[in-house]
Amino acid sequence: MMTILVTGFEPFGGEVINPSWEAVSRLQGDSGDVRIERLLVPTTYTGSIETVTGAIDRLYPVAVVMVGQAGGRAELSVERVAVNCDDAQAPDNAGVLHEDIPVVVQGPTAYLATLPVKQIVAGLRSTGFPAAVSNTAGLFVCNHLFYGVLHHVATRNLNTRAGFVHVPFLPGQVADKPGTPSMSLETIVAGLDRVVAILTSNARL
Ligand code: PCA
Repeated sequence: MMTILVTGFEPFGGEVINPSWEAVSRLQGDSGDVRIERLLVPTTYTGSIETVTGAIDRLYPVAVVMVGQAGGRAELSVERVAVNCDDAQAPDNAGVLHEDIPVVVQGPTAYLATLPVKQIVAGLRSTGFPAAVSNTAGLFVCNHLFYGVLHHVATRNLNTRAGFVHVPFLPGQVADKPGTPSMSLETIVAGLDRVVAILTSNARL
């Protein structure tokens, strides 16, 4: 039995819905010897990392796929790198503003995703999902969590592989944002199911 932990975020920034959690909560679920654990993560600097690392230490997943909303992006973005910097103009859901501060004091400058980023993108594209490698997860809570989880796994020598997928707005979120791309919930869910399938096939992990 192998466990894959998939996480999504609470709504933030004035949105009432976050497509990441909407999709993660609708994933296909367990199949064969693969167990899917879903986890809702607060969109806060304090709490997001602890929520996910706590689940990793409890579940020992072979992989953790963190998912977040990247409003304005048009495709499923598989993130290559997490950097040791928080720098956002907007506060998190606890009202905390982080401007130009490290995620982990004296931590390494950056960590690369330990999931096979290029293979995931190729696998998504080959089955008709708009997907791209992204070289920045931003400098807000998503990058913060991504960095914190990779740091946890690296410093404790865990076997868990970790990666991050940013997803576009849902169509309903862009009704009042002309020109902004969106993706249907059905497509996002199917795309994330496909990511899990890619990871569990062909000994990717
Ligand atoms: N997206 C934000 C934080 C939570 C989310 O879903 C980000 O990209 O940092």
